[in-house]
Amino acid sequence: MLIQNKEDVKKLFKDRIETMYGITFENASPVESYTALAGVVRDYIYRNWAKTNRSYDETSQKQAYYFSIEFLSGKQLCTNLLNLGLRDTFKEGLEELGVDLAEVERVEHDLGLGNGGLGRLGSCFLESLASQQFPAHGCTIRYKYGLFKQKIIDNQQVEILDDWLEYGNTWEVRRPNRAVEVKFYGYVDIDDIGSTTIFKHRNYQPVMAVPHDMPVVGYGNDTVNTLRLFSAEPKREIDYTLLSGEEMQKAINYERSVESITEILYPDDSQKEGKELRLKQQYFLVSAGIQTIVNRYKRKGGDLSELGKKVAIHINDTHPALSIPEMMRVLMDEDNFGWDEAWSITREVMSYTNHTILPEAFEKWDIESFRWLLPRIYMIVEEIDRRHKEELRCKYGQDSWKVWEMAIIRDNSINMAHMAIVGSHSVNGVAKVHTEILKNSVMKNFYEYYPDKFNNKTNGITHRSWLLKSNSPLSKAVTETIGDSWIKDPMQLEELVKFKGDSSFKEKVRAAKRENKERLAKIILENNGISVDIDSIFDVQVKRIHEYKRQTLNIFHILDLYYRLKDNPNMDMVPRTFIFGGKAAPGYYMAKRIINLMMSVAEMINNDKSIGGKIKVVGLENYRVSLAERIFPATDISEQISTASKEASGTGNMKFMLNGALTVGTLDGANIEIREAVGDENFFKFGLTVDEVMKYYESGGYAAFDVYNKDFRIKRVMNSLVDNSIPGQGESYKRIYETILYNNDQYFVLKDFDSYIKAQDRAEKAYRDQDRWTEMSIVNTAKSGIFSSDRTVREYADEIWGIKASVLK
Ligand code: HBZ
Repeated sequence: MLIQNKEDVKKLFKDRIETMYGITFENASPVESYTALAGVVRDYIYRNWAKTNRSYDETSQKQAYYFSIEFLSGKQLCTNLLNLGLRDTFKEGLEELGVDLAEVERVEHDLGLGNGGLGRLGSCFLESLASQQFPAHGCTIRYKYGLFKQKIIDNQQVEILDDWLEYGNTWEVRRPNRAVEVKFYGYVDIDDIGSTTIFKHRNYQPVMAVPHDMPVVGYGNDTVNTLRLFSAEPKREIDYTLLSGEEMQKAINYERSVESITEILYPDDSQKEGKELRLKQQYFLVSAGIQTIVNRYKRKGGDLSELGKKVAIHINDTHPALSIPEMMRVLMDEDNFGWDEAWSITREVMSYTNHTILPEAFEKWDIESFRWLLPRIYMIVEEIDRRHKEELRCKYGQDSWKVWEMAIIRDNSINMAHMAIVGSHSVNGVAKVHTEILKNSVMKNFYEYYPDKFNNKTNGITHRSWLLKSNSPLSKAVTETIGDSWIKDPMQLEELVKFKGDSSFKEKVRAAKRENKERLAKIILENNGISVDIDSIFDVQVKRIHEYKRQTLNIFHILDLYYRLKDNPNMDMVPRTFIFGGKAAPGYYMAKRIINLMMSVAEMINNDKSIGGKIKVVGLENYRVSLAERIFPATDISEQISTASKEASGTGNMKFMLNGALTVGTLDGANIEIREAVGDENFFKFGLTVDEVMKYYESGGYAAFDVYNKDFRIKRVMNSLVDNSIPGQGESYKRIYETILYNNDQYFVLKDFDSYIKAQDRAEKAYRDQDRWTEMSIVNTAKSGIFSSDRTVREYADEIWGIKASVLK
């Protein structure tokens, strides 16, 4: 049934509650209301899903598959309703029944199958792809538990299991008939039959990969693409109850080991995880993904030698890089292709994005355990490496050191980035400066060898989720001023520049910010018991906690300001509310110490009556997509303060900009492009440049002690970490003090301190002129169209995947 008006909504909702639960809607619990409502919306979406799938089948157009070990989609109900253009109709219909849609939406668990930027990027891409009608889908793991929930207890992070499937997942459909078998362990038999060699994988452990598909709804069109999540299930061929005791125990152990594959998401976003289970997850994902893609392709009568013209597979960071040998295996062992043809098809299909240059994040697998788990895949990797080295020797000579440097297998381990580069036709970075660093330093040899493979695709965010959905006051003001064409074409936001001097528009922008700040202040009061001043500057740093992201620098600024205010309680300053949010990887000791310091400083300052509430510090618990949606719209100052060269791109920086916050930032990642877009006068830059940082690294760093000794403010802040001025866990603060001073300040916190404080002072000065500040804010929103993921995915589609936007038949 078509949903045309609020009467339809009321009827469908009431019906669904009754047929699902046997109660009337007045008696439904919030979870029941949510489940029923989501069911109604799902049915509606599924019709268009069927239509989209049929159209893709009939036109046999090229499909792209974004393989990612993480997606971070957040809540689905609101996004789906908005993209269907039905949110207002639903809101009004439910209102007449006395049901608050926002309350119902709140009940949904966040889909948190990711750590941070990388996973969120995948979700933004899927939204933009569907909204522009590109035939492109996501492929990932259906973790039973997503990223842990964070609690702060005694100023420390405590991790809690994220049981997102507690009430089931209304959006997904389980497709056991499309399940495929993934093979682990065992050995490979090699038979020569005539001139052909046959590889038979024997005695392996079978694992069934069962697809669970979720719809991805395009905005204002009929396109519904697919996010496919695989769950690992045991292959059940026998009735276990008939087995003897020992055999039964073996069967139980087998079931347990299979289920553990898709049980948890690894909660680390920067450290490679060398565990067998992680490797199992990676192979499980790519083998399942590739087999289901090839099965579909064959079912539709496709000729595998033409696969590269019909299928593109994207490797999101190296986690799915085993796609390359797995595709080779499928083509050679299951479809009898020779090496050369299989290799050229594989390369044509695959493309790879790098998301970091942090050396500790580069994945390497120990060959012993790799071969044990994946015997056939290991043979293929070995052969890829042998041929690759052979090629290099031809070019560079037998004994060239380049052969060693560029090897896939070296020092008993497999270098996944090297494999991804060699086996793909495209390698990209995620911001201009990041791509330059890849080309000129981290992947220099490869760039020289394959100059045409390398390209940049600056990240983007979906402006529909991050403005239209999460900031309705500002969205309304924008639409009233320039119309609503920006929703489909974000470059239209630029029109707002013309209105930056328009007092009525400026008033609306200010009112929108105020409303958003009030909403966030309420959340802060409810969650933290801290009351904050709406007229203070909301100065926000939300992202994973990491030394390179330098939450410490932010804390040091807060401490410096606090000590100055203590010295001079009448100091003329604009009150500030410093807001932090972010999780630390459970095993990342320093990140946890940083949270502890942050929370203790907050406690100390918030309880100090002598400063008259001019500074407040808030550490928001459990930062996640749905909370982020409340934070970005309410922000005045966006903290993007990573050590230059370390943040590949950043995407939070773009979300703040879109919502009219001004950036205090280093010239790192996409900050550089943001500054270019808004102009230096609308951006507060500070700190060392990438080149300067690189030079310091080459020459062994700088003398942190000298900076400490020369700058009174730095000395005061640093000393306060070790002289018991800050109550709480002195040991935590001492470790931070020591890593900075005795480890030569790897992340240049002290080196950038002075420049940072100056940028903060400039920002404060600018804020005092509210009229001018609003203009700056408008320019930020106006220039953010280029950072929409609509633009980013169009570039991927045109320049990497070769897919075309489709018009549904
Ligand atoms: O990817 C981030 C980058 O740090 C950020 O600069 C960039 O904007 C973003 C999107 O390109 N990287 C991550 O978020 N990385 C991870 O989340 C991660 C997850 C699992 C890992 C390693 C990294 O094993």
